[in-house]
Amino acid sequence: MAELAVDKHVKYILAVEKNKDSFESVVMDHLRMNGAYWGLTALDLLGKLDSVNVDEVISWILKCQHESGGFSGNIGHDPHILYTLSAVQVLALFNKLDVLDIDKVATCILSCVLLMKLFAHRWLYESIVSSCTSCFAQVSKLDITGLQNEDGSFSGDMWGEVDTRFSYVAICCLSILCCLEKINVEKAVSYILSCKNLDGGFGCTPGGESHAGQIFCCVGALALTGSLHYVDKDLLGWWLCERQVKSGGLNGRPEKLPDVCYSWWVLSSLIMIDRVHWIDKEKLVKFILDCQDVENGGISDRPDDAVDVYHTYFGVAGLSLLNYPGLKAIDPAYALPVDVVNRIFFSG
Ligand code: GRG
Repeated sequence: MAELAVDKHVKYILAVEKNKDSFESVVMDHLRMNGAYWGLTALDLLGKLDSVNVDEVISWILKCQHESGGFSGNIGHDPHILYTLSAVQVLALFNKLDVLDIDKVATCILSCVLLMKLFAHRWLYESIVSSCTSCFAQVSKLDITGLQNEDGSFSGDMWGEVDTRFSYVAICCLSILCCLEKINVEKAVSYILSCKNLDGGFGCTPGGESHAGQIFCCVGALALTGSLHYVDKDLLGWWLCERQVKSGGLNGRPEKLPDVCYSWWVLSSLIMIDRVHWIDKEKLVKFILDCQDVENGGISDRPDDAVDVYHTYFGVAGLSLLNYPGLKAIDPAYALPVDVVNRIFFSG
């Protein structure tokens, strides 16, 4: 079996970051914060986080922060909780969470939801926006009790899309910032449970098709809130281990092609519900290693496809979950190296 081409992958990740004119950099421009999280966490798992200039990264992250406290995918873009979590995760990697005004970030996560509600009453929304220099800052001064959606769900930004991804992101972010008590956890859990399907899986909204990505979000959110007892572990474990196909790779739902990224979404979920022994780990390791570009570095979705940072990260993270030798261990719920999570919760 091929080995993990550690040095090549490190070189590839550092090159993507430097080469701003490449196709990959250009198409990822608006979600560079996610890219930073994928690339830097992969580097940390590979033991090479010290090859980046910390001050440069932190200074760029802070330039992506908005008055509201939230972060955008790059400088000059709109804030969204997806990017806010990535920013918080990268700061955690570098042990730099202290640069944050935690109340401000937390309030932003809460405010997004209220803004969405106000938008439903457009006249009210418009009158607020026109009378505020910063609508988010003003909204944070409004009644806190109304900040979470009535049904416990979360929106991603002021435009109101609801998705269990955002429930996970809000819960993970607030948990890292040690202020989970700012939301109604009971309602958040109840909303997630309303997205559970008869097959044991979870979708993005109630009645939505079970998908491994959404399952990670729901199981992760339940794990972070101490609510895994609501999951039928055997039923969900069965659905998840059925995702392994002949090549050893995992798909995200029935009849779909395998993709390296599901080595994270499926495997982390199986670990959280204690059913990871139901898949063939050796075959999955082989599938991930077969997706490497052993000459130029990087990992692709399937063997012989073009590599990218997203698949490189989830390939390395999957191998870490599979205890591949030489890699740092990753926490399946926080999606951060275990030593980083321990530092957040157990140091001084
Ligand atoms: C911190 C790890 C971490 C995550 C943050 C954004 C997020 C929370 C989770 C995303 C979960 C998700 C929905 C992942 C799936 C991504 C994916 C490959 C979607 C592709 O879906 P389809 O339908 O592909 O195009 P399939 O494989 O079903 O054909």
